[in-house]
Amino acid sequence: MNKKWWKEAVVYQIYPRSFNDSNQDGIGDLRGIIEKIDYLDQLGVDAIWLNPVYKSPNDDNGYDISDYKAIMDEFGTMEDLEELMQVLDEHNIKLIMDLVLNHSSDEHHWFQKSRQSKDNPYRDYYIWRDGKNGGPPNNWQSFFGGSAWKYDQQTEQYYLHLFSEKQPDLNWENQELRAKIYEIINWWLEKGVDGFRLDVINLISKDQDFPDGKKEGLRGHEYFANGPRVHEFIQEMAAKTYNKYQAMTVGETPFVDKDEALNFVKAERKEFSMIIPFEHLEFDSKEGWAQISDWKLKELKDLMSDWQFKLQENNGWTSLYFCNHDQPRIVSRYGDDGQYRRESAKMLGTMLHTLRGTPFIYQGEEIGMTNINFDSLADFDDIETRAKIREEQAKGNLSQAEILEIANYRTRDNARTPMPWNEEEYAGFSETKPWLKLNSNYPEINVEKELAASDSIFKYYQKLIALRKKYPVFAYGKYKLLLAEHPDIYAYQRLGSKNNLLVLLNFSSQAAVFDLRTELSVNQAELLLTNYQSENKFSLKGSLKPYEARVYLL
Ligand code: TEU
Ligand code: CA
Repeated sequence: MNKKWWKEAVVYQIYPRSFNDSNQDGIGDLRGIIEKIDYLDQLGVDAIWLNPVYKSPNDDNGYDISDYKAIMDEFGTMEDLEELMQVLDEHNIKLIMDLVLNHSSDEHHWFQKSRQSKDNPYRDYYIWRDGKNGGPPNNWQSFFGGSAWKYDQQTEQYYLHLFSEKQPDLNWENQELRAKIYEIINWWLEKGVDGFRLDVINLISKDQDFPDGKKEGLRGHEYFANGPRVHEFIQEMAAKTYNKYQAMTVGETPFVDKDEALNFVKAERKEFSMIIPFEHLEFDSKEGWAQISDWKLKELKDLMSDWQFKLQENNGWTSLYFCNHDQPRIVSRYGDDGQYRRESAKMLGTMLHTLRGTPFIYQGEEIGMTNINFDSLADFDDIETRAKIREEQAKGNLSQAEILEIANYRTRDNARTPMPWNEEEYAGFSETKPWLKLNSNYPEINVEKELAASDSIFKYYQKLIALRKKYPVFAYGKYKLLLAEHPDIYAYQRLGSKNNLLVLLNFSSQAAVFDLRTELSVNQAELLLTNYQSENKFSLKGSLKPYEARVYLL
């Protein structure tokens, strides 16, 4: 079963801008994370992933890097980062850095030089093309709306930007650029980081004919996602950098299904330790941004099971997550952020920690944070949401109130509101007004209250993490689906060499009955954890309360 530290680990994602402000300027920073080390320790996580902390003009909150070897002024200094690394080390917590290698900032000196003339040595570090028929070179769309091409007066050509205009795509076809990238990665490895999360890393190889996109969805994706040389580039990068250090890597990969996933994470291919899948968070957007789609638990069960089987049969691994800085809060999507907030947050947390893969907790998830409810379109900060709002306003199908409602449901700001530490004026995050509005429910949902609550979500997460450490079956057990057709209950087993787990999750706000007698033949089991008052009697036939979760050891 090929043991690895990162298979046994639980990762905690920190969005530094919103975690904790140490110098009272309203912006979270590195020293703010150092101040909260005991909190992370208490939760019991093994590693933290930091969203980008490099120098950046912040057009996309750090995903537009202007210097890969310097720290953003607002976040502190390189010395602060080194101190954080030391403190993490003392607490046995590993550090995963976010690398954004598909694009840089337009303020990076490479791009500044690249755009100056057609024949300068940096020209080919980016993707420049002539226009066609008075327009852009092709019909590819940017993730943030509009064409993915921007005309640049200076040299009368277009450059490609799959994200904002201030995030020009790097040209991985250029060998010299690739060497520079590898040098940067090695520089960070030498500094002692334990791994990387690689931003949209499956977009680095573009079809060099740049054909017009024909498929549904973001136009052109069939030519820029999982492109012709993507695995060649990744294998070269891996061999020349992180594989020499046995670092953990998690590739962020939109437009990847379970079959494509294997090409990135099959152990013998030596590309990534795991990837970040997307499909399990797309059920509520099947009809696009402007409409919240209905979906059924069966779809989620089928999808998760397909991925679990595929990966375990082929020596592959995955990350497990519901929340990150791009995703709305999970209790407001797949759970209940009202009456059953605590129950459903724990039930979802149970799923996160009991499937086969490495769980990633996003800050605030461990206290059951919910989506926001901004009352004005002007409150949104997220570049993606602002683009979508403009798009919908231009289409004119929805009223302002309808746009506000959908923006509140979808916005990445849901994840980015400052971490509520207590009920004081700025939630203990800062003594000044934070860069982004707090979630208005922070007087009720905050760390201090959560730690004091008898039915605390935080404490439940603590237990989940502790159980993973105690029983290897959590990390290594084989996944087996049960009650495949049940409309409300997600049930599965994890089969280990010493123990088996049985997990029962009720995704509904009603009681749900189950009967496992045809699928299981055990009559004794130890209840390891549940989100209701425990009744110790085990039975193959029974009923689960609303959003009840149970984990049994067999
Ligand atoms: O996200 C890539 C990505 O696929 C997102 O644009 C996603 O589709 C969207 O946010 C869903 O709402 C990564 C980063 O995680 C994101 O924060 C960056 O904005 C983006 O890359 C560009 O670097
Ligand atoms: Ca600060």
